[in-house]
Amino acid sequence: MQRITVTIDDDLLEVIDRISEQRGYASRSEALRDLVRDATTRELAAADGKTPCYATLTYVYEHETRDLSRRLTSSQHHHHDLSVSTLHVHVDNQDCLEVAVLKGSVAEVKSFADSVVTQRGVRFGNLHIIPSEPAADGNDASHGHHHS
Ligand code: NI
Repeated sequence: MQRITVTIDDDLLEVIDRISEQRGYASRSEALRDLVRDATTRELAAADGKTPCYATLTYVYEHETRDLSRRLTSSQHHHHDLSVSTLHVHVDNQDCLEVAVLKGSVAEVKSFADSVVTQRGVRFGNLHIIPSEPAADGNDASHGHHHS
């Protein structure tokens, strides 16, 4: 094991300590190791870039940040092949919450998500990837699927 030094916001540390206490970790280090392990496991599960997937990309942004609304919309138009649908919620005076449903290869979806969440003014970006292996008989899995 190695000892590393990490600089972290007071607010975030408070959250980590709360999680640590709620889940009953013996130490802050143990809690952090598990949180990091969770994140890396998810990354590895989606490592094969060619895997077809659905994904939801969630983020909050300040709609008054210069040009940001327009740039985010334009980037979705630009990737209309990936962007299935977007839900927009006006959270308060400053913030908008968006959930974009994406469909494409894991690599395409990740690269699109990175281009969105790394923009200045975008916060809480989170990508949830759901692998969608094509059905063995070659039919689109969405057909022959009925809701009652
Ligand atoms: Ni809004």
